[in-house]
Amino acid sequence: MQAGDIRGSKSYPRYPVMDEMQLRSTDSATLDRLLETATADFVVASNRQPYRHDYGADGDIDVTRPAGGLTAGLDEVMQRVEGTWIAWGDGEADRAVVDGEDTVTVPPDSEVYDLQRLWFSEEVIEDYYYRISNQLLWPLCHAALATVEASGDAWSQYREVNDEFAAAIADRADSDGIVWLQDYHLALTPRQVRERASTDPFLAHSWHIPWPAWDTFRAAPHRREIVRGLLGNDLLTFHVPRYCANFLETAESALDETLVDYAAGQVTYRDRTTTVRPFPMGVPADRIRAEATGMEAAGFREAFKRTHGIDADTTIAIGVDRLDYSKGIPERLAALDTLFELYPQWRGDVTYVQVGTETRSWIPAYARYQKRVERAVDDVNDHHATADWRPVVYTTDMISNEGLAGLYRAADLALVSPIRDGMNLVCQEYIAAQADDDTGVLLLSDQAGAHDVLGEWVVSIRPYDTTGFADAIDEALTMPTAERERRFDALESTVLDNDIEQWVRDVLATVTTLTEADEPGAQDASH
Ligand code: GDG
Repeated sequence: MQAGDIRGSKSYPRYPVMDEMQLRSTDSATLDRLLETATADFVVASNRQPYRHDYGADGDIDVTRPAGGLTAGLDEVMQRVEGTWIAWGDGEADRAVVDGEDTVTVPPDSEVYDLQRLWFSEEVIEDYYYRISNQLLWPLCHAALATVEASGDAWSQYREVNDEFAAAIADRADSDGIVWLQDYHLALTPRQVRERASTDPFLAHSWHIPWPAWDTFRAAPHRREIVRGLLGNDLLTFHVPRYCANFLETAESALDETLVDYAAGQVTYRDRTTTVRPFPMGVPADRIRAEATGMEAAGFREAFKRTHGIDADTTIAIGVDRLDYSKGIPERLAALDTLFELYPQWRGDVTYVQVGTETRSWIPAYARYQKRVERAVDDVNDHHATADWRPVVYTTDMISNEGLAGLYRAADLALVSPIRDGMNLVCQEYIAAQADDDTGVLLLSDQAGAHDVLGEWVVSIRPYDTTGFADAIDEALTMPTAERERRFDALESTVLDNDIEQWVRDVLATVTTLTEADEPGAQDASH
């Protein structure tokens, strides 16, 4: 298969902002300018909190930070602006450390900004988080309509929780304030903030999963309310232009009263214009590279190989995923099964390491999926394993960031084959973790947002084309060194230049442009 032969996604005649996405010029000075003016009225709102308090075995209170790059990136901004982060307090000791306003100052050692926690009962979380966010909006946006569960009366709790976020935001941000909302858990909050006449801050909202075509989204039971909710924002961001185009089409189709300017990427609904922009998210590349070259990574890597009987000269392929049905893991294992059948020369020489992190397991579709992955792992091993070689090593252990960086570095190829994925950070982490003379080859599904950015230099795969996928693995395994280097150099500079910090800067630079254009005397921002 020719890498890049399926990059049909680069031209969207009705939405010509790809060039803008590729021009990454926002510098620290621009960000500093914004942060200086933002001061205390800078608010982030997300379902997940950046710090969580729990009771340790000795009864003391421990603080943990989620591993994700997004929270780390936003945490850094918050530390600079000393603003407020509003999130669901899901830690068992969270209540024990807050003040009378449900707020704790974080980070724990330097106490720079406010983390305001919202409390929800188990019943509310069941409806808002599990039923609506994860069994309705997640599959819907991933175009997995057969997996969408009827929402019954859970919607009213989703609306309630979103309104609690809106109330907290309205309390914290006055009309000069800037609020940055995250993701699909808070689709109604922007409109609910507008409905509180007390304040009118600038609202930016980053949607981290795909936005599907209108023909798919119209299956949503509350489609008009969701779109109205999001059109309360001043700025709405997705990872890639395809999702922006889908959203504009959805806005036009769902609500009669919208005026959509495709060329400008703007929707006007009633008296507000929402600017819609693509910002492909990156990873903390410098941190990952430093971890990958550290002692802990090397120690973990060697111990992992020993424990799992992987010989020193074995070629390693890696996959790292939450065990989510969007990630295409059984399809990947089927392709490996086919590889060892069609290309028996790789038997004994190639081991595939699958790191699969348990997620949302109590949802039946996830529990079934996790069983399916286990069966697919067993199938490949039953078909091909020998006395001294196992083709697939599967672990569900949660691995430390350093350990993961060590595994990425040990791998000669990465197999990233989602059926649908908003962006995908794993493929970028893999590139960031290659150090010194490493030149890992990346196989990437054309269904991931990241493919729109990296597609030219990866070996492209289609997750359902089992034989084509197996051929692509063989192509990667036999790729001449010069070609590996050529592709890797391009992937490396793209991932390092477009890291998480750059993503934050780019979003905030657009916020600055839009707020400045809105100031009295400035030109109309909308054209
Ligand atoms: C959503 C969108 C979008 C996994 N296992 C371990 C571990 N992980 C980390 C990976 C990576 C993260 O989980 C997964 O990120 P992805 O981007 O692949 O996927 P989602 O979780 O579905 O994220 C996605 C993203 O939001 C951001 O907008 O890219 O499209 O679906 O960072 O490293 N980390 C560690 N140990 C593990 O065992 N340390």
